[in-house]
Amino acid sequence: MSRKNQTLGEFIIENQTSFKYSSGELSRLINSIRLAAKVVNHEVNKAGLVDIIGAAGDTNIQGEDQQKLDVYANEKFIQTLTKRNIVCGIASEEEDDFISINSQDENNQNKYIVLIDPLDGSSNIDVNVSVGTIFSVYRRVTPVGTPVTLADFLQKGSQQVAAGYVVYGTSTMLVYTTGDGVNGFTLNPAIGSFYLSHPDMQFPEDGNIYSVNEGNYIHFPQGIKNYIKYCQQEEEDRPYTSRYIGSLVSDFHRNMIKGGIYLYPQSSKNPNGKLRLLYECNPMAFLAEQANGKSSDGFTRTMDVVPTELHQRVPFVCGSKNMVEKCEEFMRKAEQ
Ligand code: AHM
Ligand code: MG
Repeated sequence: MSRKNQTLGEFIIENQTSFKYSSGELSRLINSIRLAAKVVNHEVNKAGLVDIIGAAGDTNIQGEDQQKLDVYANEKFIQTLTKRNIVCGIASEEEDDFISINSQDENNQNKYIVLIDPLDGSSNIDVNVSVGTIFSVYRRVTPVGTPVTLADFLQKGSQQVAAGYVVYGTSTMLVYTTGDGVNGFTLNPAIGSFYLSHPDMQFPEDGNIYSVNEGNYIHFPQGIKNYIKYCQQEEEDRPYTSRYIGSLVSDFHRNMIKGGIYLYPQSSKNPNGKLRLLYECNPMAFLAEQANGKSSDGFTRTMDVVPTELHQRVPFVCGSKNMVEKCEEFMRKAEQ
């Protein structure tokens, strides 16, 4: 039976029992993210009206200060997850340190922590290009009822319980996994509900799109340079098409649907690349693997990297399985 047209709320309830440690807690968490995403979406959609209603730093008609959207998104997600008493800790790309929730309250029996990039690609907002939110969920490793510690956040990506993103694009979508495939939901703005529009999303095994900021080409390692030349060679199925939005969520979303590879390699300027392991790479890697894709730093599986700090950066190669494997082959060869 087609599950299309099911609302996200219905889908969450129906699938609650299939979660590994089902107690309704994870369902409530996804529900909160859904709610915060709708609020942020409303604000993102107004961004083009900035000349009329005021830019960040101005005061709006109600006398409230206008905020930058990434600050606003950060506050909304943290507020929603904190006020509803759903998680025991949050780490955000926008915050220096992690936040411990109700750490003094022994009754806080919540076992999940969330890591979030509230508004990824925010430099695209001023020019009306898609941005996104990325989230990642783990079970805490320290005892329930005690304050969370850094150890709860520095877990390998393979320990993720759920991950997903919201893309604020031509339509707004929420795409997530709880380790049982990837499903995408599109917001009907007239009704304010997300509907299952993309059940069981899968990366095609091969693709013909490569997404990389080629402006950094001369700074890339030799293996990546060689792979980019391979993408551009005239062969039966090549040259590939180059598509780079500069919004990880949007580039990933397109590649998952059409087949492609996203690269943010290390460079002589940024020896560990630019993207953050915990807020960007791990959640995308979990989604990719759940959708039959692949993700690594060129050598090591992204989700096997042992994190050592909250805002750690890693090189990132992610997308259709055969394309990522080809790129890894070029990396290995260049090392020899
Ligand atoms: P941000 O978290 O500061 O928004 O940076 C992350 C973004 C990704 O969405 C995007 O893929 C990448 O940075 C683009 O970087 P660049 O402009 O160097 O190509
Ligand atoms: Mg980001």
